This record gives sequence, structure tokens and C-alpha cells, in this order.
Amino acid sequence: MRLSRLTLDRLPEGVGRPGYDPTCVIIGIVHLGIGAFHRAHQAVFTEAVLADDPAWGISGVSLRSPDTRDALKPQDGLYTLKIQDGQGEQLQVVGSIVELLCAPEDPEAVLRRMADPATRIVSLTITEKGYCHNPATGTLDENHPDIVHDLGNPRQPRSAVGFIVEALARRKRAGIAPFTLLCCDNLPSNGHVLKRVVTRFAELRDPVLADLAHGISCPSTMVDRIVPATTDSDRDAIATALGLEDAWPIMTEPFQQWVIEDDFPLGRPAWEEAGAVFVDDVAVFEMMKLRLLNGSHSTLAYLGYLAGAETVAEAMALPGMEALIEGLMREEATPTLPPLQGIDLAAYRADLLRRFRNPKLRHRTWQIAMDGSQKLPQRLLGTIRDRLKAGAGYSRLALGVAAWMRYARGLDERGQAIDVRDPHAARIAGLVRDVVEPERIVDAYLTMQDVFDADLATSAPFRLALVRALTRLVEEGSAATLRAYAR
Ligand code: CS2
Repeated sequence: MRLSRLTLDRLPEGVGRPGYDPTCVIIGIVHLGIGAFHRAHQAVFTEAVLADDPAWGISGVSLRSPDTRDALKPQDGLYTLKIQDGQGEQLQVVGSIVELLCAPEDPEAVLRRMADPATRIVSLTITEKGYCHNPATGTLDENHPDIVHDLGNPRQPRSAVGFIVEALARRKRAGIAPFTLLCCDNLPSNGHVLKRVVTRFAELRDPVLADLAHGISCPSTMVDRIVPATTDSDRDAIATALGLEDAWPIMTEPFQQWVIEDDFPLGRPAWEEAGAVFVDDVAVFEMMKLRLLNGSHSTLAYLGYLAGAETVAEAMALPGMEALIEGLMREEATPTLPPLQGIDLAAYRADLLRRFRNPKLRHRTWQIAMDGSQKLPQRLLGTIRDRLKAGAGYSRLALGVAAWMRYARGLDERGQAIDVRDPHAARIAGLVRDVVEPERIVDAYLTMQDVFDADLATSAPFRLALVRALTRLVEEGSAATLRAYAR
């Protein structure tokens, strides 16, 4: 028997469930990119407010594959959240996603929902590459195939940006105010990045639309919760615990954080009641999170994968890894952060190390290693740029970048192929696959100015730091390189 509204009353005691009547919920949010992260984060904050304010149900849109819709539609959008760490676990069935749409199959249904007057917020978790931007500059990549397609076919868009601008155009024609655009991806000043790409796309479509796009609200947000991909053994464990099948449960940790700029002209859910924090400027929080959490995560993932660690917890247990990550955060990244009032950064870092050690989450290093070309600029390279300007050391950060270079070249330490997932995987392979000497590998990567930008790409000290780190990785291997950091 399958989890659904009809079987909710069969859930065992102790499993959380919607505390409101799902049939009374109205759709107020369209979410683009209905992946695991959204379902462990924004959908859960929203779940907590629906009993008091049922106007904020979520229409979940997949921009690529029908998988989520196929899994959740037969379950009326319900899914199980499993929150776990070394201390224990908790199960909750979440019901805030009340509609599931698959954009490639029916773009019109998505546009209709986005243009509906009841829709007041359009939120996004489409990953870094979904913004079709140049990661080093944050501006729209006008040659991106999806952007070229959407400019030629504005009424059948493929990209998030194409959907947003077409929906805004329809709302304008119908005399409906624009929705608030809420970016929930790990990008610095993510609301600004989104607004920049949307405005540029609108300009390319039609100057009248550009004016409209200039006026929309795009509050920035900092989102945080670790959410590994669900496995078949997770599904089996949930089926056993519930006595009901759930085609796509979500695994996560107890920690969750959401910092949001309060700029919602058409209103918003009272997410603060679920623990979200509203501030005037998110930029400093985002920088803290990207540079400390995500910068460490990527470093752990590449070095860990190369040393044979399948998960983050295994990577943390490699001799030297924890000391490396602790030093990277404390000595190299923290000094680049602006003052953060009311935040104890030492406690924040200690918490991160504890979260990375979570023995219950099987967070694969391979998962985090994906899309390095899109992630490194804001996770490691911006920090390095600031350290260079300050005349300060950055050898651990450089080791993280060198580990990416070794990883993305596509061969592991035993010469086996790595399944590198990156929008630039083929380009990288073309640049470095047949290059052997570390110096030449570094030089080939540094030609990618959409990743490194001209400053870093031409910095002699940066190049030297990378050559040193990569030489060591190639000659000694990742595990031995890490051991040198062991205290
Ligand atoms: C991770 C993030 O996959 C990755 O690149 O670094 O998804 C990370 O787990 C989240 O940002 C945590 O909030």
C-alpha cells in the first residue's frame, strides 16, 4: 500500500503528519526545481505555517525530468522526511506540495500556474548551472543553448529564466502584479544574480519587459540543510517504518537554517514561526555559509573521493582531513568574512565539523563533486582572491582547487575513469585529458576565464600554489597529502 491522503491515518504513532486539511490548501507558491533540497528545506518551513495560513501551498515544478512528478503524484504530493544523526531519528510526512508539474511535458500548465493571481511567490532551487550565467561574473550567458532557444521560442521556454519572463509578461497583460522571486540556491547575493539574468533576458526579448523586470522583488536568501540523495535502501527502511510505500522519501540532518531578506510586495508565509530569520541584508550570511560550509564541502569531496572515501563522514575520518578542513575554515576563510553581528564563528565552525561527521547521513563525495566549474568560484576562488589581496596564505584552499583539477580530469588515482558530472565536463576533458605534467594541467585549466576570471587566471603566485598542490597530489596521492596535516 502506498502513502497518500487516503492512507495517512494508517501511519504509525510518532510519525509527524500534516496538521491541516490538505484539501483546503490554495497554491500561493510555484517552486521551480522540485528536488530533494527543496523538499527538506523550504517545503518543510512552509508545512509549518499551513495550518494557520492555507494560502501558501506549493506547486512543484521539475524543469527537466518527470521523475519527481511520477513518484509523488500518486501520493498526492506527500513524502516522508527522515531527520537523523548519531543521537536519533525522527519521521515526518510533509504535505505542502499540493501539485506536481513537469515543464518539458507541459510548459503551458507551468506558465498558467505562474500567471495565476493566487501565485504570489516563485521560488527556485535549480542548482548553480540552472541560472545559465557566467559563474565568474554572474551575468547571463547569452550563448547558452537554453537561452538561445527561449529567445527564439518565448512561449515554450526551457530555462527557469525563460519561464519567469514569459509568466511576468502574461501577468502584465492580465493586469496582475508581478510575483516575488525567491532564489534558494548557493550563490553569493543570489537574489541579485537572479534579477540580473532575468532583467538581461527580458531586455533581449523586449524593452517593455525589461522595465517590468527592473521593478520586481528578488530578496536574497541563505539556505542550509545537508540533504544526500535518497537510495533504495533508504526507501526500504521507510517502507518498513511506515508500513506504507513511499516512492521518494527524503533524508536529512536536524540542522536547518534560512536567512531571508524581507521584501515580499504580495505578502509571504510567516516562515519565521518555523525558525526562518528575516534580515535587511543576507550577503554576509551567504558569504559565511558559502566560504565555510560549501568551500569545505567541495574540498572534502574532491580530496575524499581521490583518497577512496565514498561519503563525507568517511572522508572526515581520513587521517589529516579534519585538521585540514578546520584550518581552512579558521585560518584561511574566516579572516575574509565581513563582521557578522551576533554570530559566534568558532561555534559555527565547530558545528560544521560535527555536521560533516554525522554518521547517519550517507552523503556521497561524488554527489558534492558535481558541477565544480559552477561551484568553485563562490566556494573557494573568491576566498583565494581576498587572501591574495591581503598578502595572506591560502595553501589549503589551493589544495581544494588542485584536487578539483585532478578529479575533473576524469581519472582516479588507480587510473580508473571517474564519472565527472559538470556542464563543462567535455570541455575540461578536451583541455586536460591527455596532459600529464601538473604544470601543464594547471595552465590548461587557467584558460577557463569563465571560472577563474582574468585576475586569478593570470596571477603568478596563484599558479605556483596550484602547481605545488597538484604536484603533491599526483606524486604522493590524496591520502598521503592529507596525512601531512594530521596533528
Ligand atoms: C553541497 C551542498 O552538493 C553540494 O555541493 O555542498 O548541497 C550542501 O550540502 C548544502 O549547501 C548544505 O546547505
